[in-house]
Amino acid sequence: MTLRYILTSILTISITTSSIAQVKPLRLWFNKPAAQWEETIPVGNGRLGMMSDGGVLRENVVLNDITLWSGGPQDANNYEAHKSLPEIRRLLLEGKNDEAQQLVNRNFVAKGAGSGHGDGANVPFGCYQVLGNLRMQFAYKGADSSNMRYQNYRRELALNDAVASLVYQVRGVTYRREYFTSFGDDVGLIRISADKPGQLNLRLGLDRPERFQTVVENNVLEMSGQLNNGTDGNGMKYLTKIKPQVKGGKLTVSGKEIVITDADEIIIYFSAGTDFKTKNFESETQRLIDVAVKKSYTVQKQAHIANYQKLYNRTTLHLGGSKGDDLPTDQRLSAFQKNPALDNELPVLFFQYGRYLSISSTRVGLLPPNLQGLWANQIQTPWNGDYHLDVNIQMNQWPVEVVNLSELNLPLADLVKGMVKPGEKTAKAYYNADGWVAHVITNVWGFTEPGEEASWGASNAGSGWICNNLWEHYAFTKDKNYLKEIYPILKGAAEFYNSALVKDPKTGWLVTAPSISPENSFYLPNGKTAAICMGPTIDNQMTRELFTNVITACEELGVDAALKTSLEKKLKNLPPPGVVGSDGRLMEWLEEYKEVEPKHRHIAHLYGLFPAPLITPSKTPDLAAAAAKTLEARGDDSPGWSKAYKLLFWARLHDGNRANKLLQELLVPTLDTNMNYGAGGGVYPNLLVAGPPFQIDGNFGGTAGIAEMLIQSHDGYIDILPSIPDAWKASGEVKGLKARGNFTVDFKWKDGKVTDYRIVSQSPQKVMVKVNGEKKEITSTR
Ligand code: FUC
Repeated sequence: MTLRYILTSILTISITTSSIAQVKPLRLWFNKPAAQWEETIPVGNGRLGMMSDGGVLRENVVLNDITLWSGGPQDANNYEAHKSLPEIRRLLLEGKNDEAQQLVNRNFVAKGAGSGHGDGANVPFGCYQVLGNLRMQFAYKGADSSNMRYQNYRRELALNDAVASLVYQVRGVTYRREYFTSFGDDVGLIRISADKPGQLNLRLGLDRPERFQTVVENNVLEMSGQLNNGTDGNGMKYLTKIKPQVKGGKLTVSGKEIVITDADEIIIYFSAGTDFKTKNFESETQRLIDVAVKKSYTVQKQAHIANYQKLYNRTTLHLGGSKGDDLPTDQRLSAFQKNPALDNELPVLFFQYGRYLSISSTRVGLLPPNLQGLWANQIQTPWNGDYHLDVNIQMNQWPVEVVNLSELNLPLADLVKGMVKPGEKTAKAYYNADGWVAHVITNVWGFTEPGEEASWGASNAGSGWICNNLWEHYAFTKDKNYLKEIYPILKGAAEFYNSALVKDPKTGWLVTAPSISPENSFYLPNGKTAAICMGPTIDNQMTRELFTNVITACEELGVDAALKTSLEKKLKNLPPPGVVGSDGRLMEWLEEYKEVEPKHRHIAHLYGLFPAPLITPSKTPDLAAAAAKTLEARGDDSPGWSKAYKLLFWARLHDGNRANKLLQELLVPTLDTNMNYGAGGGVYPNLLVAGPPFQIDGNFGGTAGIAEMLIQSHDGYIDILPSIPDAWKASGEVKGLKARGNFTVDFKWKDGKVTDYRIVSQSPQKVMVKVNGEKKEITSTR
């Protein structure tokens, strides 16, 4: 059974079970054009993206295609690396981590340029890139740039229909623009109109910062080119077409621009494609336009909205009284910081925006969202806009199950499937081990080698951690066919750890070596610093969880009895889910090292608290208390994604007020785009999360965090309102959240007490729930 087939079955089920819209439409809106990209509104259909700055005289629409990557497939394995393994491990056992690290840097990193230290546009690793800029220059009769005045400007994004719009007046004429990337015919559309005939005058151009040529053919702007693959220069090919359809007026061509004069209405079609897995992308790009132009704008828009709402309308959330959206979003963010109590709908907007962004930035059969989802305005996107495996790509997927967008986990499973073969080579080259392994970064080309620097690139946890996301899709859906599909991936990952773990003589535990705790370093007794170590806590927790899941899969699928026995045996010798240090914190490493950065943004050693279910306040209260202490010591200020992660941790620790504090701090407004590793996370006016710079994982982590405050199901029962903050207690209602075991859950509350709830499954079954502090077994309804 293919993943596509599974999607169809999931879709059918959920369309019939829920179709309730968020009663009051949620919007982002602004009363002025965007002055910087982080104020523009993102629309996307899982493949194509557009971000308009809403300019009145000049408008720029940034165009994206999620497949547009430089670089190419490569083999960066150092096949001699495993020869250094005994020596690296010997140095680690002798406590000479600094020397081990030097050896890792010499012999145990990726060959060649690796990620290009995050600037990989022109090396084989490559980077995700902007597709282009659609430039529109408007003219208004009787007004030029010197005397141009506009009034009643409103630019907005309506989350309920995934349509962005703009309205303004110039000299008594009302102008409108509408933008959507169609979930119908897979093209972008921009409709430009005015309330009086013959008012539309504009020039259209299309470019990008490099590697393009633009021509006008048959009144269509066509931009094509080929990106750098980092070897012979002949990398991915792309094609973009912009076709304006004009009512009234005149269309002429001037050089590389299209000039439209005195038109009544203009509909611009944007089509694009690349040769990433689509050989006939050129004819396909044309075909998409040909199909789309045959339909009326209204029919296209209706199809777009209907398809989008099949996903979006599955979940609604209300958190009680609110001033709502009478302020433009940028001002609303500032008002929220001053008095969050006045605007409980802002967290709702942020939550549904996260769902909107998931639906808009990935689709079944294509790619998962990258570090920027699918929105990028540069050639060299920060950190290559890649797939970071030491929290970021995982965080991108954290909301999708619980917020009822389960099928949006499948593109990730496809990406990971593509990593298995290269990861097997990496496992052999570096560890002479079975199975497959990936480290800290991957791309659309299947990169699995360690990064080019030991301090961040040597983590062994990447492949195991990503298997958690794949497993969660099964835990939520209980779809056995899916489990059969992903089983070889999980098995291969477990086989790697099963054959690569070594015994730590001090404790007798089986651990990874060499590895790191992302991306932290520590002081050795000799005063030197190192990151390379044996058995960082994250690796121990991840291995335990992965082995447990593979054992369960063996049982549920009735396969691989020998592997199951071997993993069960190993499990007994793995380190426990956590060790409490002398200061009461959870230890990040096997040794009680002092960290170089006590407030480091990564908190990977709490992996066992979230996403893994190894540490819970009820089952492991001591470890939960140590986790809380760890979080206190790390502090709250951090990049956006790290604030979101802390929000999730506190939600799992059942501290709703602390989780809400983190949420409020995640929603701090910022315009800062300078890279800040350590602190300064917040949101831009367009509600995209700032690391800074923009990094979408904070949006998805925040969305997952809000869900986790309202419902949890990782501890053997469905916990309703496990972490509700005081600010949300007065009253609220949720419809269509999901719990593990394929349950759909609706509930209402008043004064912090659940007043009504409904747990629905495909057939009635017994399930444990915790409601208002009482745990009981109930039977779900159909
Ligand atoms: C990891 C983090 C950084 C950033 C990058 C994309 O390296 O440590 O903060 O999120 O990924």
